[in-house]
Amino acid sequence: MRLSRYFLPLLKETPATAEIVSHQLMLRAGLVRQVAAGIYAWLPLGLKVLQRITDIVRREQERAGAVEMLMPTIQPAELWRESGRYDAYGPEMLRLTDRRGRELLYGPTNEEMVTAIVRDGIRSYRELPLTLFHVQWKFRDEIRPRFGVMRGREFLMKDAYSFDLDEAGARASYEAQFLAYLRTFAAMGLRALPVRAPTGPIGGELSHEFHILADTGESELFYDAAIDEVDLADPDAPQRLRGLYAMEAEEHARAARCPVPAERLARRRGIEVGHIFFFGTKYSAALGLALPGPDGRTITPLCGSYGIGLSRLVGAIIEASHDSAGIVWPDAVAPFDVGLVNLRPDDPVCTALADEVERRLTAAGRSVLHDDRDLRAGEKFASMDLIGLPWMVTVGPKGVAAGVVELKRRATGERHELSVESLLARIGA
Ligand code: P5A
Repeated sequence: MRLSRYFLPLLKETPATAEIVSHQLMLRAGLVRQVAAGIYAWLPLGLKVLQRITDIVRREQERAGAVEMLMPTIQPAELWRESGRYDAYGPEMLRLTDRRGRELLYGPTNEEMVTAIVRDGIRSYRELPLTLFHVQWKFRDEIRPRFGVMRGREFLMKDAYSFDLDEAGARASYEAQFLAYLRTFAAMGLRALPVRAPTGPIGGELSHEFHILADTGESELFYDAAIDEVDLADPDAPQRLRGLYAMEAEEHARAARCPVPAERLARRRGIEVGHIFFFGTKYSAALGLALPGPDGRTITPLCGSYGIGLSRLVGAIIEASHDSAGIVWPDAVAPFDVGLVNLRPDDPVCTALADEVERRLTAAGRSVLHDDRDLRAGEKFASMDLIGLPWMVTVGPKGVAAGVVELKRRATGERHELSVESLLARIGA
C-alpha cells in the first residue's frame, strides 16, 4: 500500500482533550477520530487493527466450539420487558421510537435476543449444548465516556452465549470460554489476569473479568504475584490461574481474610478487556426457553454469556505497548507488518528498488505500508515510529549503491544492513 494513496491523517501535537497515552496516540497516529462524545470513526489504520483483533477472537471462539451468527444492533423493547430489564437498565440504555410508535433500543448486550432466537429455533434437548457468538456494535449511554475507545458509548464487542442441559455441562462451557480467553489474549501478545468478579446488571452467580495490567487502568487489583510466573503457553495455565487469587480492590476490602501472604500480594491497576458470566436459568426461565428432556420432564437450559471489548482492546494494547516515540504494535495485531521508507522518491534508482522490495515482501506474505511521499527523512522516520509497525525497511541512495537496505525492529531499535535477498529470508512470512 502506497502512503501517497492512503488516508493517514497524523497529528504533530498531542490533542489536549486526550487524558491518557493510548487515546493521545490513537488520535496522533490517525487510528480514530471522535464524531460525538464516546462515538468514534475508525480510520483505515485503526480499522485494520480492529479487524486483526477480531480475527484472533473469532479463530479462538471457533476453536472452542462456538458458532458465529449476527444479531442486529436495534432491538424491540418487548424482548427486554420479558426479562424485566427494560426498566431496570435505566438511562444507560438508548431508547428509540419508530414511525409507528413502536419502542426500540440500541442493544447494550444480547442475552434476551439470543435466548428468544434459541427458544424459537430448538425442538429437542439433543440440539444442546450450543454456544453462539457474534461481533457487533453496542451502545451504552455511559455517564462519563472517557479515555477514547476504552470507555466509549458506541463500542465493538464479541459476545458469546452458551446453552446447556445441566450444571456440569454449563460449567464445562464456562471453562471452555475461560480457556479460549487466555488463548486469545496470549495470541495478541498480552498477559491477561482472570479476576473473580461481582456480576452486576448481567446477573448470575459466577463471573470472571480479564484484565490487562496497565498503570492507567480504571480498576485497582490485588493478586497473588505467583500469577506473574504462570506460563501462558502451558496447557495447564487455565487451571493454575483459576486457583490463584486476584480481586478488585473493593472486593478485596470486603473479603474477610486474604488468602495470600502479604509478601506475595501484588497490587496494580488493570484494564478490563473481557468479562464472562454464568447465570443459570435467569434469561431462559424469563423468556420461556424450555425443552422436553430424555425422560419427558421439562428442562430449562442453563446459560452463560462471555464478552470481549474489541474496540477497547485497541486502546488497552497501546497502553501496554508504547514508548516515547509512539505505538509499538505486537506482531499479531499490527495494521501492517512492514513500513517501507523510500528516502528519495525523486530518484528513479531508489524508487525502483523500493518498488521491488514492496512487491517481493508482499509476494512473500507480508503486508507493507510504503512511504513514497516527498518529505524530509526525519519526518518519515518519526511517522513510522509513531504508527509503530513491527519492522521498518529504509531504501536510500547510499544503500542502493552498496546493494543494501536497512531493517529496523520497532520494539528494540535494532538495525541491520541487508541485501534484498537476506531481507526476504529474514522477514518474509
Ligand atoms: C457478556 C457478553 C456483558 O455485556 N453480556 C454479553 C455480557 N458484559 S460486560 O462486562 O458488560 O461487557 C463486556 C466487555 O465489553 C467491554 N465494554 C466496553 N468497551 C468500551 N466501552 C464501553 N463503554 C464498554 N463497556 C463494556 C469491556 O471489555 C467488557 O469486559
